[in-house]
Amino acid sequence: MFKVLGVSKILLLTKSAIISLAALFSLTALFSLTAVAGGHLPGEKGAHGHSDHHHDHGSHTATAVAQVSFIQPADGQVFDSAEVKVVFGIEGMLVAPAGTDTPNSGHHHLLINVQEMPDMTMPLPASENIVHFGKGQTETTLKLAPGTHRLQLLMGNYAHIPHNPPVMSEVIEITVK
Ligand SMILES: [Cu+2]
Repeated sequence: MFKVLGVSKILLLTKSAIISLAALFSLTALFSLTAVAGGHLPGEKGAHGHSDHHHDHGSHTATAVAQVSFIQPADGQVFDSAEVKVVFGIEGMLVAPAGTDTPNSGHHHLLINVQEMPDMTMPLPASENIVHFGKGQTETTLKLAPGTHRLQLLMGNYAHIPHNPPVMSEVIEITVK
């Protein structure tokens, strides 16, 4: 009787052990499933977030690294008249008149048919090929001789010295008939 009881008690114990083991197992399975699902979903979200972050990072870079460009004319544009309106675009930097030491600012310089870049560590010279817009102008109208002309924008700081690294546009080529 005692023995039987003992056996049944052991059986009961074993049974409960199996049940708890099974419970533990399924719990573990549930956990790992949750972990997988949880890991997957935030992973997806994370990936999305990452791309967002990457996008943010990209725009941060765009704002951190200033970019100057021609709003007009377009590269390769052909003009019937000698007068060519040029509009300067700048992103990630403020346009300030020369002599105004505003952080992250500068003024435009238009390089016209410049073959050799000026010294980027010195104040830019002023010539008919290197035109300063020291009042903070963002456009000008050129009078150009017939032919092909190379234009490039280059920012200079309050002292007309290019930034480091220099903030300059692509070279564009326009033609006056
Ligand atoms: Cu200047």
